[in-house]
Amino acid sequence: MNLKNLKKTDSKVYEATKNELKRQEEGLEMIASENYVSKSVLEALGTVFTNKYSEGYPGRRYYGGQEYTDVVESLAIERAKKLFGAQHVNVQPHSGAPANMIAYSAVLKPGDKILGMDLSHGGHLTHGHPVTLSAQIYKFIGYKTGKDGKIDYDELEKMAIKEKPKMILAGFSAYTRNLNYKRFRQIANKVDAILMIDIAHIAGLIAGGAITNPVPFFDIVTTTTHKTLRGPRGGMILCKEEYAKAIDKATFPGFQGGPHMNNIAAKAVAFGEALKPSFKKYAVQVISNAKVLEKELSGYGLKMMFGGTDNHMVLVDVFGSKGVTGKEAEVALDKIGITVNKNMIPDDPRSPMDPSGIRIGTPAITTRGMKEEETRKIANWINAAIENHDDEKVLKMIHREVKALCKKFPLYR
Ligand code: DSN
Repeated sequence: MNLKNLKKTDSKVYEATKNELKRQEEGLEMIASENYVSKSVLEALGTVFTNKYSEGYPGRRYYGGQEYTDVVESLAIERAKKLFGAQHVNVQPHSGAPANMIAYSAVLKPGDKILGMDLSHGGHLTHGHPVTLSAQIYKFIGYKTGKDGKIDYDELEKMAIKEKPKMILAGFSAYTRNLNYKRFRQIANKVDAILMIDIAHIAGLIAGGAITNPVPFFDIVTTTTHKTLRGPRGGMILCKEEYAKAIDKATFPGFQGGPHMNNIAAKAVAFGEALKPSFKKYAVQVISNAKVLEKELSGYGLKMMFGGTDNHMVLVDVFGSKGVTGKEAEVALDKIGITVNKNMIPDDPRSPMDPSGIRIGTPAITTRGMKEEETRKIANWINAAIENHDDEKVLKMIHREVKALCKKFPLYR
């Protein structure tokens, strides 16, 4: 990374950046929502597009000087349309939470009901958790997973018939199974609800063809661009043509001001990368690594929530399996250089700050080129660190092995 000017002018930020690079290089990033962007995406993020105000959309802006912002925004839109087969795309949302708020506000009125997935069952804060602004504006009702660990669609249908929500929302941040898009569509049709899905976690797996594309089934699709899709930190909304105007208006001027054009340029680059055949291989490998993780960790006696995984992550009940809390496991794994996050499991009796589970994802290690063999090693280290979470000597020993593996799969060289 070229930081020569930063080094001269701001030693503090320079040092922090250098240290963060070292942390990323020497550790295994296994937070399911994180990834490593390419050098080209990084370069696009650092371009002069950051200087430009571009309220409006390509060809109809409020300020002058938009010849080149129009080029990059149009490229991002066209590439995203091609990737997902979408009728309309808005690439301006700053991230996933704003994208969801924008989508709600485009088609709902305050007080309208939304049927979304309960947070502890794998949903997301912005799908209706009481601490969010969206929950102050709309009335959320949470659906859950059933005894088999999968979404209970019969119960969801009953709830929809009883509550008559204006919107049914699919999507998750910790659920590990494939969704039944057809069933969601049938239920939405039955109660005449708008059908939305938040694909933030699996967007890259969909773009790479490893998970079925939900776009044909849903009215509105929101996503982030920085998770499995491996783009810059940002958001995006895809929708059917009939919602296009409402989504664009709700984005700007409804919710946001000027789009971050450097970010949009980087989105265009990332979408271009995702259109390449190599991204298909990447998406398949991400899931294959997650399945290895599931098999190996289960073999060590760790319980997989939802009965296993179909995507890029596993949710592990460490407290139920080994009597180690999610927080203890997260700290122990940090000590060996593996970054994960503590996570609630369905109807978790423990608190969100020290829940029963941890969530582990494979998108970033797969970007580094790690495959089944490395994932098996990693699973062994994860289990050993959990079992020996209070044994500093063992943790140090494993940390050395993690560092040695990372050296073989360099980043940004
Ligand atoms: N923070 C993201 C995640 O980790 O899933 C979702 O917003």
